[in-house]
Amino acid sequence: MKITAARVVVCSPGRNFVTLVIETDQGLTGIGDATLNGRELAVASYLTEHVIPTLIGRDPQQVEDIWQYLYRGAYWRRGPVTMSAIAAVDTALWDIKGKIAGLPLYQLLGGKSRERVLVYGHANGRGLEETVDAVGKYIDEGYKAIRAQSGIPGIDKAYGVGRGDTYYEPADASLPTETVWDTPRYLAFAPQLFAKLRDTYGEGPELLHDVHHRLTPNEAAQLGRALEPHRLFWMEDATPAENQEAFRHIRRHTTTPLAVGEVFNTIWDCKQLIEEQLIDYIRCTVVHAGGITHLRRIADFAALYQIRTGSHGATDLSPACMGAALHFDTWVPNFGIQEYMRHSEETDAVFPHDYRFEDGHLICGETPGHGVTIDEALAAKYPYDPRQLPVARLHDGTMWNW
Ligand code: GCO
Ligand code: MG
Repeated sequence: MKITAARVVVCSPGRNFVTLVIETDQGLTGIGDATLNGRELAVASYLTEHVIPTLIGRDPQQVEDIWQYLYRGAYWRRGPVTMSAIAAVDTALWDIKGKIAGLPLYQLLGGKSRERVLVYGHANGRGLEETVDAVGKYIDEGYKAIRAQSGIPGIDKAYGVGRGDTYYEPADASLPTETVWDTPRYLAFAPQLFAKLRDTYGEGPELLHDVHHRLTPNEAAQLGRALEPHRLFWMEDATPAENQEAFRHIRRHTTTPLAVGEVFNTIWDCKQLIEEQLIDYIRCTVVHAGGITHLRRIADFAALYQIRTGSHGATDLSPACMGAALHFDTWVPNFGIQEYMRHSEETDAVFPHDYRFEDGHLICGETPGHGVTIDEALAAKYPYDPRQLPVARLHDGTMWNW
């Protein structure tokens, strides 16, 4: 079998997505997500200019060798652009392998470890009361786990607060929106929000929270401690993780579970975090961490240390990523939870898929491959719409971590 053609489809059915389509001489086609929010065309160009020409004529069944070729062979290793491009190829090749075998992807990985995948939704509101109500709506819809993000008095455009209570999309303008960050206000507010949520909804729902890289290690330790009475499922991205050692300090001071990894590209970004058991959940995902082939390596390594998976699943990860992720989650023995921000109806129409939501869980389908396709004619009706992620500054103008 040979790869005869490959192309990149960039479309914007409500938000931007980059998709790689690989064709073979046997008529089988596979797709992979290559979306990197706010940097879409960099990955599209990396694929079109540098990767696709090397794929033509190769045997699509050689998934591992092609991964190694694109990783080792590029000389310039790692980084979000390279690893998203490799992920797209890898995902499309696993999709094709499933179609060749006539099996859903989870079967190729080793079969089901569970019947369904626990997901968490992203509840948000402009202030405390609105956020508490938004969490209630998710509970009414059957969610067992909900991440709560709220607007904070005195902070203009806090992370995670959307337009409307279900969809959340931070990439909102062609040039980055300026937001303002205020750590003392946030540290005073966040424990009040979770106290109110426990007071209102009791011990039942799992509650999560994303700090979005805003704190120093010591501030993160303080917040983790303050949240302990409210029993969080996890506190996410408490401090930037370029310096993995920073998590030693947080870990020493709080038992609130820690989750990190949505911006990681390879196992090297989390090696120390995992080896030293500094986190509880690893959040790397298919599209940004080199596809199924590499994510499997990270998860197996994490399993040695009883660290579980909790893959990123924001709306900027396309249904093709979500489909592959759900097969991965169905197989991976050390599964924890899967993030699930629902896509818009336009997006769902461009990417027909066979996964479904039921009772707070997602269930992957039985279609051979990962079960997601792209309607290219429909995609062509939604041209690229340049959008970037916001930036954050402190009140005095200092650049901060968004
Ligand atoms: C999450 C994330 C997202 C990111 C977004 C960036 O946990 O869902 O933090 O909201 O900000 O994916 O493109
Ligand atoms: Mg996050």
